[in-house]
Amino acid sequence: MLLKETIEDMRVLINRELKNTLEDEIGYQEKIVEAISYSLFAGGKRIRPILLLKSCEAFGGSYNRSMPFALAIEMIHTYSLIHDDLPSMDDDDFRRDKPTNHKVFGEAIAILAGDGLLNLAFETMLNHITQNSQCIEEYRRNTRAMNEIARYSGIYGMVGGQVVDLLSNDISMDEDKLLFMYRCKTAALIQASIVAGVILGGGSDEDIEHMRRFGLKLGLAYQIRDDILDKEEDEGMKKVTYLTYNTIDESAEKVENLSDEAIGILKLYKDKDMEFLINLTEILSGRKV
Ligand code: GRG
Repeated sequence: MLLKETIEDMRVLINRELKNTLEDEIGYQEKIVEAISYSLFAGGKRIRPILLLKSCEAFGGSYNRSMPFALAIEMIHTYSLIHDDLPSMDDDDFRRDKPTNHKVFGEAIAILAGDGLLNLAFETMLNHITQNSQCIEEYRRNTRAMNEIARYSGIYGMVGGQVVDLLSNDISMDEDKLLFMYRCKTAALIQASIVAGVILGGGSDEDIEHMRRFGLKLGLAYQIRDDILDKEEDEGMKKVTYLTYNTIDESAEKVENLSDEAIGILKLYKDKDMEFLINLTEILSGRKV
């Protein structure tokens, strides 16, 4: 099947599974479910769950084994976007061409929608772990994958990156700090997706570490590519990005080098089918449309 079709089919599958995790609430819980659904189904590309499912598959695991973790990572991603848009953070009115969650539901509900999604992520993983771990090995894989997702999302990962961002201004920022922030804010959830997938698929400790490096390279390439795409908008807002310290050509070269290194890691696996992940890396770093 063509790459584009596979990605589209996966999005449809992920959207369906995400819908199934939310109960149809018509009582007192209706508003929070509505607010969560608004952002969860606002057109996200589902990059992280796709990476998780495909990393698991590359190491021999099935979608059944990894789907609850894939849904959880998308829930965490969505919560982070809702909270990032709040007036106390980035104060954004629009996301994915739609009014942000707090613009539609008010700030208090938007905070709770984010909280609810973060909690739902762990409910989804724990439900699966407690109900479907068939043996001690599977239980260990599942809890280890959840542990990676928890750590990468928290103060040593995405939350930590957001704090660095909030406490920095263009004077206190420098290129090293910016790259640290990108590592935490953007690469962490991408690494969490890939590492969790490899663990669930049954990869060895060595595989996990190789793929962790793949995730870091891909995550940084994705963020710098995003900076290149948003150049004009960011300049208008005087936002500090990779392009504050590098020319557009240097930035493009950095993306190319990172994606070459990422693909190089995947190509070490001669006995595994890494074609999908190689192609996705090319798409995410702008080498392929
Ligand atoms: C509030 C704890 C907390 C963290 C917020 C995610 C985040 C941290 C900030 C959002 C802004 C930003 C620059 C994030 C970097 C990662 C990034 C490029 C997010 C967009 O991800 P995509 O492209 O978005 O996967 P879609 O819309 O497709 O889901």
